[in-house]
Amino acid sequence: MALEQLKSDNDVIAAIATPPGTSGIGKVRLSGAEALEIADKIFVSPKEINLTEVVSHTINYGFIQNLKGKKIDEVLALVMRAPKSFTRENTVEFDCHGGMLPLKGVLQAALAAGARMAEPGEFTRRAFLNGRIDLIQAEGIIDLINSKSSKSREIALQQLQGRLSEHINKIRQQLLDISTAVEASIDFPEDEIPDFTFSELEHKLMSIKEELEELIASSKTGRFYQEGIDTVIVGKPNVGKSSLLNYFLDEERAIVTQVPGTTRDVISELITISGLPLRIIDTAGIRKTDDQVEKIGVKKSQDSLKTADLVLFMLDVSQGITEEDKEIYNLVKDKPLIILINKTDLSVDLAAEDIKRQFSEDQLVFISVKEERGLKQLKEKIYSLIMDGKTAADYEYLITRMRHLKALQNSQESLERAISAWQAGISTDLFAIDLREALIALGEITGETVTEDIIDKIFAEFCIGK
Ligand SMILES: Nc1nc2c(ncn2[C@@H]2O[C@H](COP(=O)(O)OP(=O)(O)OP(=O)(O)O)[C@@H](O)[C@H]2O)c(=O)[nH]1
Ligand SMILES: [Mg+2]
Repeated sequence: MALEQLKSDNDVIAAIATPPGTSGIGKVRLSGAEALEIADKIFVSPKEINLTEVVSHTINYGFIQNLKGKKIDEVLALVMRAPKSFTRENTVEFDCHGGMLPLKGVLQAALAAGARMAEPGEFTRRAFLNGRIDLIQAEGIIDLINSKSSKSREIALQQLQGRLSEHINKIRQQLLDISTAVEASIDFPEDEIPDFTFSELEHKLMSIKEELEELIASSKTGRFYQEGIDTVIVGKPNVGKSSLLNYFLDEERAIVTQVPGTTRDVISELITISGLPLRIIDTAGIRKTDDQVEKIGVKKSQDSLKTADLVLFMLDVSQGITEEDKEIYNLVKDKPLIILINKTDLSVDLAAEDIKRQFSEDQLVFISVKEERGLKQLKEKIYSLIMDGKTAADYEYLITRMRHLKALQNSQESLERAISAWQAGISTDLFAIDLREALIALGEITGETVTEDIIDKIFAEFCIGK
């Protein structure tokens, strides 16, 4: 669907843009063609300023009063006229006192004066529909707000600034040039495309395909930055799982005792390792038990393995490898796995030798949480396992979203079909169709070609007021 058909309505939308609770300042935002007129109905200033008359991008002191003339809050009104605002519409932002009552009062006054409640993400949706940002940038905004590490923030900010969009648009333009030439040539009697020789065109298509492949390859890393890596610590009771969680967090988050079966519930906390966001999940030690509560805990431990991106399987070196360890190993052996041999501060040389024989050495890390030994190596191992020997700096562009990945894969598949068709000398018409499909898939990423469904889904991720 063309973007023009999705243009927003003419309503003035309003919302509280700051989180619920108390704070120094809270914001109420209005956007739409008549935003200044509506704001004027509730804004009074000692100097009798009318917001419809002030210069754009000025801050104006005054009060909000409801339509009955009752004062609600003392505010600063920031006026931004179209098109120089986030939504490209006339916008007023009231800086209010940051309590729920003043904020709700101001919002209600705005609604009574003719605005309507904004839907989640509707300000950003308008920014998109009015051409200020594309879809990649809109998603960059959500990712920036939700970023889980400074590296994730950096990636989201680059996306918001349009770096990835530029790159995708460049690839799209190359494809468009070819597609246009091909379509123009369809009416030519001989099967030739005037702007390109056979090998030139093949070469260009190949190089576009390589660029798509590079983006697709970056997505494994990229998605980890955006979503975080679910890292589950498992092992039999008492091996030191909760101690490791506490070490990572640098606080006594989980209860640690010498009693096996201390942890009963799944505990999940976010940490970062060299900018990679990891959700560390401490679980109940897995063993056969008749204890009702512990049983549920063990079941939860097993469940959390299902969605794990990485498993840290922990053993206690002082006990060697027990039957329980072997059973747990069978549950985790096909997962991305690091085997942690803990408590190496205890004297245990024989057991260590046995363990080395049983497991592949590159999966093993010998540690002592108690004496903080081997933990730097553990972090390095986690990083290199997740990153597959690469770092974020190895990729010029990182694909962080599933939606982008799918569209890139679709585009690449169509392009591959186009290349084979070209090489096989199949009719230009069919070749042109594949090219067009590759183009449409690429256009979905930036929002050049999208359906209303996709747009609804993206903006539903936002909060109200953004
Ligand atoms: N000597 C030694 N003791 C450790 C080490 N790490 C943990 N411990 C001790 O081992 C005991 C169990 O530690 P936890 O962290 O509670 O073990 P857990 O695996 O979470 O146990 P459950 O929650 O029961 O499954 C505690 O007494 C810890 O102090 C270590 O590196 N060396
Ligand atoms: Mg525990």
